[in-house]
Amino acid sequence: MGVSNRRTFLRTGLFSGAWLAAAGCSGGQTGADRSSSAGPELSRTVPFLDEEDVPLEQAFGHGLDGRLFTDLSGLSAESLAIPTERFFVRTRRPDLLDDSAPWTLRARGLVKEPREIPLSTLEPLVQPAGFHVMECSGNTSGGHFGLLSAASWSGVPLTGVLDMLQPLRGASRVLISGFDEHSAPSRHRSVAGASWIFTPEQLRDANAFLATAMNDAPLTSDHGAPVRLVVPGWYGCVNVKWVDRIEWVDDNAPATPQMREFAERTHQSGIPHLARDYRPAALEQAAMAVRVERPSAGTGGAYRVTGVTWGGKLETERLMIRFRPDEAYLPVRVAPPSAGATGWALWTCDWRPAASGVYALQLRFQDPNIAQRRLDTGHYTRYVQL
Ligand SMILES: Nc1nc2c(c(=O)[nH]1)N[C@H]1C(S)=C(S)[C@@H](COP(=O)(O)O)O[C@H]1N2
Ligand SMILES: [Mo]
Repeated sequence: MGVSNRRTFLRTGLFSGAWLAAAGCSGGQTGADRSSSAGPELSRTVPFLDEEDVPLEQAFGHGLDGRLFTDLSGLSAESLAIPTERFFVRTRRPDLLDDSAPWTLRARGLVKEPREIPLSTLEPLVQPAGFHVMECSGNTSGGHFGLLSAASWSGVPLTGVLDMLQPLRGASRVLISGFDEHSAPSRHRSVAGASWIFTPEQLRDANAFLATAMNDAPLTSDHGAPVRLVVPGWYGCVNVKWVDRIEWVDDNAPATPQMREFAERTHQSGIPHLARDYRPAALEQAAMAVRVERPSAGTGGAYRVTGVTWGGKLETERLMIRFRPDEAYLPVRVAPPSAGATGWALWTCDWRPAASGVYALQLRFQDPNIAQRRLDTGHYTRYVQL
């Protein structure tokens, strides 16, 4: 049976009333402690069903089709920051990139005077920029949801750079563009030419910055060296790598090819022609399981489910899980984020399934005010067979 048939079967056939017994998280508090002190015992991990067999933690492919999927299955309180060599990659260093000469940013568009800004002149402005989650809007079960990582960053606040450019009247938006010339076109229809248009208010409110370092070391080539954009709280597709152009534009600026390519994945309505008709590509609140561990001695037969929650404003208290579509949602225990780890927290659930079978692990926030489209649609649902 093919993957899609099997998935349909899992979603419809197996859930029709075969196991109606209740299952749920136990109420004890020991669980979150156990996961933070002892760390995961991955030898007892139950594999997720129906997720493609892609290599994890290993960069492969070239240019626009180059990827590195992060393995999140071992996530623990001590490892919330993803080391750079394991941080996901979507598009590897363009082979036509010349980063041997000193790097300059071209300031263009509705500015008093076009300028070349040597990156070296911005270096004195580099400061710590905080711990942030990054997720590709195309993060799916096909890559074990491994286009998702978190790290601490340093960079130059963008607002300062924009002021230096002396925008003219009518300049209301900012186009940020990166080097994206690859000798081979994408085989997966990824469009070359990374650029996104923002209002200055969006960039200011999100504390956007031009990153030069992650995890206390200079950026690596695959992550956009020597300089990339980071807009905290927005999808990765706006985080242009190898930034080489900043352009003030007006309200009638057309959307960039990149904006159009990612319109659906960033939850736009249709594919708007004008940049001003795009909503912020913000990550709504989300959560998923990262591992299910079989019962071990002293747990009274409970499976330990561990997961992560990120995005939105992280109203973590009301996070709930269910294991089958016909069961009620039950609250999980959310571990407090470690210092500075905003928007990225672990949760656990001790689960005593009533019978063997296939289960669908789906999370949601019990709060009508929390936008959670990708949880509503089951985007992050993961399946196990016990
Ligand atoms: N120049 C350039 N920047 C880019 C891209 C690209 O293809 N070219 N991909 C974007 C997408 S879709 C994502 S998800 C992030 C991924 O950043 P990372 O590879 O450092 O994790 O980079 C963004 N920046
Ligand atoms: Mo992406």
